[in-house]
Amino acid sequence: MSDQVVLRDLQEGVLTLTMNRPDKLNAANDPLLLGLTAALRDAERDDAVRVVVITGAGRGFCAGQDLGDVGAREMGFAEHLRHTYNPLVSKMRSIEKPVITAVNGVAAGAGASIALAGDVRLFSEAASFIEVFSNIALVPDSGSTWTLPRLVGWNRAFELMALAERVSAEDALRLGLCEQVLPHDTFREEVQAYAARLAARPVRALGLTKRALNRAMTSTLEEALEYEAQLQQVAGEGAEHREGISAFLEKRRPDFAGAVTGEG
Ligand code: LHQ
Repeated sequence: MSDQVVLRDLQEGVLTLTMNRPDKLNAANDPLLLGLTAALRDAERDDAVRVVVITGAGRGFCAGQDLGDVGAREMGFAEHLRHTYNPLVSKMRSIEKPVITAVNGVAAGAGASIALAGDVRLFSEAASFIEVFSNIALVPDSGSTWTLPRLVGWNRAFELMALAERVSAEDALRLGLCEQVLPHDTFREEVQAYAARLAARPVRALGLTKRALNRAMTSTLEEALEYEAQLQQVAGEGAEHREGISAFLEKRRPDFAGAVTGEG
């Protein structure tokens, strides 16, 4: 396999980014984190990329920070997070294209935070999720304190963080940590098929939807209503909307990808 720590593969408008340190369950070092963020920045500017999938090579998704690397670091913890994990998680949430986290195996610590930061979280039957930070007496980071209580409530989040118990894929689905659990043997194919379905959707409108949801997480209803109105103006003037209306009236399937390519 390649010695690159982040593999990039573009098929059918779906860019798959694979964290590639399988011997360490894709524990994250700086090149992996900076490489993922750089790939997302490139994807943001590339019209050929309609959907991004983040997954892991081998039997793990991501085991969080590479603990072998910690002692060698010159930066303090806060500076390190600001330099690596925080820009990655921010970019996953702010990039105006759907991001799928395809959790093929264990997601632990900051790896669990990265899993949760996806817009759609697809778990394999072999996946598991651990808020492992307290095992090494650290605070959950990379967004877990923001995402997890919003998904499972404050108290359940605290319990998962305090006890660091491994959550199976089945329990993750029950708790709302993922949208689907897929068979392990055909996981990559099923993720690609799901992503291709999303890629056929009007991804500019979905990008604006992300923008609206992000803003609404911290706004009042009145503010959300006004922001929806502003974004609807933008979407309503777009080629995707024109294509959606034409397709409806002509009783055919919309070609949203073609609508964007043909935009003047
Ligand atoms: C690893 C790791 C790992 C290195 C497995 N590092 N090698 C941010 C900024 C700054 C500082 C600190 O932290 C953070 C945020 C964080 O992410 S803190 C949390 C860091 N992560 C962890 O504490 C997880 C540590 N790993 C584990 O608890 C287990 O490995 C899990 C539960 C993830 C998986 O268990 P198993 O399936 O039983 O696999 P394993 O333990 O046998 O691991 C396989 C190999 O991967 C093994 O190497 P070896 O050479 O013995 O085969 C592990 O040493 C290596 N590995 N995680 N984070």
